Amino acid sequence: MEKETSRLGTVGGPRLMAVAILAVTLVGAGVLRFGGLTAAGPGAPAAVPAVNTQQQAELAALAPGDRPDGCIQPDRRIQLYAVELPRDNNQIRLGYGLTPETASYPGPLIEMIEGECLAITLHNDVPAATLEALRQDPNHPLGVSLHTHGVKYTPASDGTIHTDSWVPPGGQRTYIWFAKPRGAGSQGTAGYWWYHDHMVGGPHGTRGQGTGLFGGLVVRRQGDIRPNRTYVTAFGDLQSINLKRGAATDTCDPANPVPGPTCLIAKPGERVEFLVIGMGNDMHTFHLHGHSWSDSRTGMLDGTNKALADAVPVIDNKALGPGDSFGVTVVAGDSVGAGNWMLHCHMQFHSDQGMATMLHVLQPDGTLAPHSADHAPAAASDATAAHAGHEGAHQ
Ligand SMILES: [Cu+2]
Repeated sequence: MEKETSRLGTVGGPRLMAVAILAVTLVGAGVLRFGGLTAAGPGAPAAVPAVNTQQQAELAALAPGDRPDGCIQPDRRIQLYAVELPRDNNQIRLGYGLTPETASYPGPLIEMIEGECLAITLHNDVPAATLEALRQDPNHPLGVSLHTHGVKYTPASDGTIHTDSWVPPGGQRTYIWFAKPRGAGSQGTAGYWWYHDHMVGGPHGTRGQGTGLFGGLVVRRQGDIRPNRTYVTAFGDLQSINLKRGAATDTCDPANPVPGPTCLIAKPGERVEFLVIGMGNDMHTFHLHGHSWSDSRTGMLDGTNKALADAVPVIDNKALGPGDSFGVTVVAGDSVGAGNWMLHCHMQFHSDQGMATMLHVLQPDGTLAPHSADHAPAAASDATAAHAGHEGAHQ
């Protein structure tokens, strides 16, 4: 791709680093984990993934100005595809995927460890006609991009029109993210972030986010205890959670639930991590029944430091504004076992109109505990969309 090639130059050979090709695996729906980390299992401290030398020569040749300070060369490379997905209530849906076939909304959860430098090559497989249908201004170029929060990147990886860091239909482009570690003069980048398009529809990518081009990014710190499960919950306009409302937010098969964006399940005792994202224009709150967490970076405080524990409040409801993101870790069914726990926005009119789903803490046989579905009015999804008069893409 011309756009890509133009950023490559001739630089000295890449320095030799430890060689280990990691198998990238999908765990659950849309969750990206890495062989070494997954194998470590829950409860084990996070470790820096081993170096993937694939295409290191090409990446090392990126102009120094295209990499943040401290990122000598990328430690790892992944591919990300932007594709069109089946419509939802006749609304256009786009998604990011590690492969075109696995694209989803939210997109794959991307995990990094502080100190890691990641190269992501974005492929724009969205048909030009679809991008044209979403375009708000006929003079705006057709393209998609990848913009992220929280980590370090240069203008070349900003994913905006004014930095010319976007991808036309059929093209590709490599973005470099650096999870700068905590150290002298730096607060680090560990946290719960999100990435999204900044191009579709107009210069702010409003319609890209609103049609599904968004996902979660977790930067862990060395020594962090890993969760057993991570769910991304993006609260958006039109009272949506992950662009769904009402019954559509919770599609678990009671006898054989499969975890995913619309089926939040856990076994009792598991550490369940939620990455909560505020999209669109409205304020929301993240509220979970029957569980609480520390209002700290991860939602968990381990150890017995009483002064620290007293300094951090324990909460079960947290405000979420546009662009905000945070992480919450809870122990599923702590002291209460299996059950069905509402997860909803506590702005009551949002909840009433379908901004509610459930965390299902499973029974020993892996099925859902019996419950009525009246937490999620079946008609809310269509009724809310119809009432709004147009598609959710206006976020
Ligand atoms: Cu709300």
